[in-house]
Amino acid sequence: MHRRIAHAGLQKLVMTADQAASMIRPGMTVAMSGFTGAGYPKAVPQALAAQMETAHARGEEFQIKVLTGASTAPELDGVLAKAGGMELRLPYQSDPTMRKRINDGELEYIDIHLGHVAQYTWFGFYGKIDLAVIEVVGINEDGSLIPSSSVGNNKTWLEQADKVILEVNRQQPEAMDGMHDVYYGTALPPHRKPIMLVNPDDRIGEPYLRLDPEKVIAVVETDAPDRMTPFAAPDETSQQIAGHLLDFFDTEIKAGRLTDKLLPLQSGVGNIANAVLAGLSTAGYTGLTAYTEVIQDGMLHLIRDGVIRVASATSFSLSPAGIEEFNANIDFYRKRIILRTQEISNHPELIRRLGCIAMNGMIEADIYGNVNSTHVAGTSMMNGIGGSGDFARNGFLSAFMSPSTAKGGKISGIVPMAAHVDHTEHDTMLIITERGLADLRGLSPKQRARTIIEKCAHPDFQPLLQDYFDRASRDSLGKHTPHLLDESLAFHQRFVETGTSLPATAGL
Ligand code: 0RQ
Repeated sequence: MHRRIAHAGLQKLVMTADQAASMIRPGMTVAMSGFTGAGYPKAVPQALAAQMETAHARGEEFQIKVLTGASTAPELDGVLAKAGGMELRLPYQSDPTMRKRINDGELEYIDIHLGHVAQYTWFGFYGKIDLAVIEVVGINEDGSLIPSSSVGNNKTWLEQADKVILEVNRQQPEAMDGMHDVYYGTALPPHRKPIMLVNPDDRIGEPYLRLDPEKVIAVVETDAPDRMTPFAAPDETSQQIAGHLLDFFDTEIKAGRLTDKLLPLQSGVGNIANAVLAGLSTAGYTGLTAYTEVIQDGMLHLIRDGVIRVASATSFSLSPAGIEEFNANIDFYRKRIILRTQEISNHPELIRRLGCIAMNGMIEADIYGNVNSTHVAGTSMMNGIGGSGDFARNGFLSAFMSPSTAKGGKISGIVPMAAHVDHTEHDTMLIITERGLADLRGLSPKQRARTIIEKCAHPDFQPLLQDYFDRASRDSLGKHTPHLLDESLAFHQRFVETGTSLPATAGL
């Protein structure tokens, strides 16, 4: 009985998810585990959503504020969004129902750098955390916790929350014990000290999460896998984008700016990121490192093949096949993967010191290199900034990648002016589409514009962008970063009005 709960006092608190969920009351601020579909609580949120629906059917208000590490899964974000049970959510999310509620204005969403969430909580910017709901692999005799497939903000949630509900998931392999590195040396300014991590494989913390057992009000046993959809094989466009980045690495090695060990890699999630990782697997590299947020299938394969010798992250994001591969070879992987808290995986000091190569997706880039990662047409939230800003701002190199068009060619990924800016021209070094790679390092705004239009824009949009830039260079009030303010968002306006940013007739 309760094989994974070695703490005698906590064994006594085992109860059903429904009983545990009934302790969550309307208006509470509830911090939950979970990062990119891994290590999120699976039973309590579902029971809570059912209780919310019952309350709503009776005409009662029942909403809570939900804080997590990053995106979760249908069993958490999905059910709570469907139940209309969230008044506020932060940070990164990717659930379709929640996205709709956010964009319909029914739910306040705070999009924040993933590396900032913990410290904003320590600073008190989110108020009191009433409750933490955390998935773990097991509870040790002394009450310390074996973290699950993500660490995320769990250290902070356990420290800051008044009360704690634990989900002990027996489907998460016990052999994960020892993979984690939880750093307890953080302090508030002005008492901060350097964080002594100088290599991606340095261990600076403890394998377990500390817990005050007095805070625990419920322990729920679960037996369910992390739910991730399988990845599609990289399509041609993604492969072309990956190809441009790999050619760039070759050039940098020849120029002596990188060695054949590159620098610690950070890779976003999604199709293009996977294609880049797949490309690395055939490019002849060995012994690389990763200092990143997420271990996805592609990263696992690189570790298996010796291309990457060690990867530091805060979470997994594996498909069912990836989970199978990991579980079957867990002793191999646990020596090569370290999971940290997200304030460490995404820490500006460490990303800057290690010199990470940041590789992330984008919605659009403008001709000057400002990047929008989050807002379609400047107003509709896609997912969130995630960790892209933590890494792009502080990396040795920062690449933003996207197909040159979206929605079957109707929308240009390169625009005159980004309708929302997540990463400024000062933080973006490489813009890559399937058409080519624009290396913006050392270029002035007008040089950047010419390069991006020439290398990255799709031929359907290239003449429009060139014409815009030429006229702006002639007519703009200031000639440093030329813009025609009444036309600068014309691509977006046309998309909103007609469903395409292509004009009906020639001209912008
Ligand atoms: O929507 O599937 O409905 O058509 O955006 O686009 O091309 O499939 O690319 O999956 O790599 O996502 C920026 C969203 C790209 C992602 C973004 C539409 C497009 C499609 C997805 P449909 P793709 P990806 C580490 C780093 C921020 C967080 C981050 C992201 C959908 O990379 O969320 O980097 N980044 N985290 O059709 C309208 C455009 C569009 C557009 C794309 N210009 N206009 N729609 N789309 N461009 C991970 C973490 O931080 C956890």
